[in-house]
Amino acid sequence: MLPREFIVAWMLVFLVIFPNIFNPCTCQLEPRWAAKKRHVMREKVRKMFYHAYDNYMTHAFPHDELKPLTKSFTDSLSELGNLRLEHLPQDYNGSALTLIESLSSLLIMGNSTEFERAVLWLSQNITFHVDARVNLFECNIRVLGGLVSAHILATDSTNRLVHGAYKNQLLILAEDLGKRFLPAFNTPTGLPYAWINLKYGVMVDETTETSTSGCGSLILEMGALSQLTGDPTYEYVAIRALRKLWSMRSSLNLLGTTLDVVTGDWIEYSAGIGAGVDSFYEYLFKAHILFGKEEFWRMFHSAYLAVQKYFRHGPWYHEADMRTGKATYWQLTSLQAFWPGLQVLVGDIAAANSSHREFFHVWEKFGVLPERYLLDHQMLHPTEKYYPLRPELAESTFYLYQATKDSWYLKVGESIVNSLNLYTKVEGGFASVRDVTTMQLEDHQHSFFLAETCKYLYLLFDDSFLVDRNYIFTTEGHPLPVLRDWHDRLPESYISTNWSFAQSEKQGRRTSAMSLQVCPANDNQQVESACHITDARADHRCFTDEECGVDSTTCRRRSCSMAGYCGLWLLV
Ligand code: DMJ
Repeated sequence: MLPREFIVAWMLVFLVIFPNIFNPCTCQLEPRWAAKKRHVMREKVRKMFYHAYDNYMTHAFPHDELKPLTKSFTDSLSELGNLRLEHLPQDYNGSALTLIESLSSLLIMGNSTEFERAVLWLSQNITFHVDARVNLFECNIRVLGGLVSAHILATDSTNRLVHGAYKNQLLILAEDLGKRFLPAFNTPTGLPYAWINLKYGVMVDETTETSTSGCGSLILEMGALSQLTGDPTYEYVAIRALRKLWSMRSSLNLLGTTLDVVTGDWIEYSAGIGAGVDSFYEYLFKAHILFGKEEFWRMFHSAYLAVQKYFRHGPWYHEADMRTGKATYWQLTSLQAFWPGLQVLVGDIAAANSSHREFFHVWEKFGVLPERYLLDHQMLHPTEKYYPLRPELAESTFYLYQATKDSWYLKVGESIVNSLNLYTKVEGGFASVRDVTTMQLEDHQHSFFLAETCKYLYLLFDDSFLVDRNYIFTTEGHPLPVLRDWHDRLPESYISTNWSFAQSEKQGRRTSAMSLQVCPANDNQQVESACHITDARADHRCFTDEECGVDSTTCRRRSCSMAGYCGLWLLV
């Protein structure tokens, strides 16, 4: 006979190894697996971020970006698409771009000490009074967005920073930069030049060609700057450009990809949801969330319907001519992978899920996502076989997991993390992939790897930073809070006592939205939101629309699904 103590001890060991052995409900297995997986993966992502960050700080700071293969640097803020490098002064040391881009990620990962150290360094050392020709769009989303977001985080009392030393220096820097942007908007159309010299304004003979996203993706950062400084100019010029751009849409509500800022004529009539246009759609919707203007929602709604009608082919999105709606290029581009994330915010989860699966399928096929894949020929674009550590697939995976809590997305995230470590990690950081067929590397670690790729992967596995907070992320992954003060006026439809449920709306057929049980808003009344109204029941179950509230993130009224859950259902 075995001693009783031995049997008990053995049983305990057995129970530790197989904790669910006596649990008949398999549904209990998933959350435990998921919780453990999330913890392990979160630590893996944290390691990745610091491998990238520490190498940047050692080999490149205060220059803009790290060259991980040669352990050197590049002043890429002025190199982004810039062929006129002769305008860079000899003594230019960069603008610490990667440090600026890392600020919110540091805080999200809980490193307030390093965040504070970085904030103070930037406060004392950065100047934008340099003879450097920069891309307005890139400088806006990376530098202005990074500074504005970091200023908000630095002054947020919940972040436990030593506030004494911080005297709004990042906001002062941001305002200085915003002022340097203004000459770009001085055109007959109000559409901004794509390039601006930070010291001298628009250069003589500057190109008048720009992109749709270059004109239409400024409102979040410039609007936030206006709200923080009280100077409406930044918001005004960004909205004026957006309105002008929107007025140039075709009768099909489609826009092209490139245009002339002086004549207001389109140059490239073909467009899709990828390069040159992507963040235009994103900013229409996010501007509506952030500033509460119905105008943004109306533009977005028409634009979104046009995209679904003319670009969508099953789970894929091709490009089309804005004048005719006829398909032009059948290609998947890496940048398009942000679209499912945007669709989650809209509430179009089923469509988001199916596109996301296709993007992930391509990721798995190549190991990473190639820049351009020709759908009609089922082959890679001959010259765009690269993967520059882009975040879009991770971003959409994060949003889909937030919305569904389906652990499949955790597995997708794990696969992305494993590929990044396997193919792109080198001793000196993370390197872009030059050719996905050979996995040959390129000597560049883009700042968005720290601002977005690592951030979204981290948030996928640990979203504790977002608890009781209501943020939207800019296109560069910088969080901005949805604040009541920033809404000019709550649209009347958001005031619950004004709700009248029109018959037509009640009779509407529910389409394309969530086939899943999705409850993005939580019950916590502390959520800082300009529009949040909780559902009547804590479990989000409902019999009628009247029992549903207003979503804290999107500010859209939720309605009761046929399955009896409050959600962001689309009615047609
Ligand atoms: C980022 O700089 C932004 O997300 C931008 O909108 C386009 N994509 C790059 C990273 O891929």
